[in-house]
Amino acid sequence: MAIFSPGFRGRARGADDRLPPGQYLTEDFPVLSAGPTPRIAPERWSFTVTDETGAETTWSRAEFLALPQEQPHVDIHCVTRWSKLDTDWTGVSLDTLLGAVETQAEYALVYSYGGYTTNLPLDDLLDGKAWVAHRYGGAELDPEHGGPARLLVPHLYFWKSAKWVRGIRLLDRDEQGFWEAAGYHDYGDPWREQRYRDD
Ligand SMILES: Nc1nc2c(c(=O)[nH]1)N[C@H]1C(S)=C(S)[C@@H](COP(=O)(O)O)O[C@H]1N2
Ligand SMILES: [Mo]
Repeated sequence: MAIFSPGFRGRARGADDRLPPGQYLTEDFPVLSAGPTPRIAPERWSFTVTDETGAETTWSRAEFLALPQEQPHVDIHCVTRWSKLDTDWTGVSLDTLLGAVETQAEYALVYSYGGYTTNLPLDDLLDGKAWVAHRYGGAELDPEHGGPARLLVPHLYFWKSAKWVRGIRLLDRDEQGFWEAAGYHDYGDPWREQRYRDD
């Protein structure tokens, strides 16, 4: 049982409470990429949702920018043990993008320009938990960090936040992505330290 000091209720939630087990805080923004940075001209970027029947919905960059924009302020946690607090992004909620799509699917496979993939339950993309982000810290997202646009799913380890995101396939059955097939955890909850397959 926790022991509370008299001042506890009035205190803001400290950085320690925001750091998942086994993580350390970093102030800079490391770049982690499994391959070279694909260079995608923003005007050639598009985003496609493919449902379980194969039907596609595609947004051009201009159509995507005309959708309602949100400004998530979130903490991010990489499986290599760095965490970064209070990051600021601009992007479109997956609720907005998937709201246009009728589906019975329970799984999603996210895919990127350059070939990277990552999987997650569809529910983890909904209810304000995920965005396709195109700005970071008040500027266009750097190519090294996934520009023109990346997935942002801050409640899971950051390998789920696919850089250079190109689309999402909605699936009836779970299909592993790049790191998941290489032995990383299928779900990747940093608060439960789900780093590798059997964690
Ligand atoms: N397309 C793509 N997305 C990716 C990766 C990658 O190699 N390719 N690496 C993942 C991993 S392991 C992490 S920790 C974050 C790193 O994002 P950053 O380079 O912006 O810090 O991107 C994730 N998304
Ligand atoms: Mo990572």
